[in-house]
Amino acid sequence: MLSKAHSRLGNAAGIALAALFLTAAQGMGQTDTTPPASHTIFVTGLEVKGGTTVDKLAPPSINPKDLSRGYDFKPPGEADKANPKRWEVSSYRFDPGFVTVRQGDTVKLVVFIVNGDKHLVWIAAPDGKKAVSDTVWSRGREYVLQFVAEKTGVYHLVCSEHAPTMAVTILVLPGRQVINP
Ligand SMILES: [Cu+2]
Repeated sequence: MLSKAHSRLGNAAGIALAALFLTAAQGMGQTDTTPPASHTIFVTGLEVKGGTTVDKLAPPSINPKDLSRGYDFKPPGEADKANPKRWEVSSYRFDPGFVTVRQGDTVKLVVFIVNGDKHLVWIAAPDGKKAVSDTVWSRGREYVLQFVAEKTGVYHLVCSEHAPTMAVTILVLPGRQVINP
């Protein structure tokens, strides 16, 4: 009980401190000249799979393939010829799928592809323009993409082959004064 109460008090104090810091940071917006940071983010391109049998769970009524190009569905009779009751699903994804940086930061994505022989990827800036042009990634290779997060908002690393779910969302927050914008 004591430790719980202490932890709760600690959390409250932490939240109050964070609020105070945010207020102070906002007030100091014009004087925050903290230099932009560089982030190296390691990402894995992978495929997760699941399966069961019709006696345990009925197959989905909506074909997962209709929900995303990154999803796959093998119905009973197709998943396993030796076991016609079995059905399987899978999903391509990037891990991590969400990253937060601040405006002006340099983002270096180091991506290793574990599954899939072809991924057609690009990075969309918040205004919809391509921050990084189309490039093809294949299994077993490591790729490096780098860009400066010049705009606040959301950058998207997208794989056209497995859209919209194989993606990394890069949220760019304001908070630093941009020197020589
Ligand atoms: Cu892909």
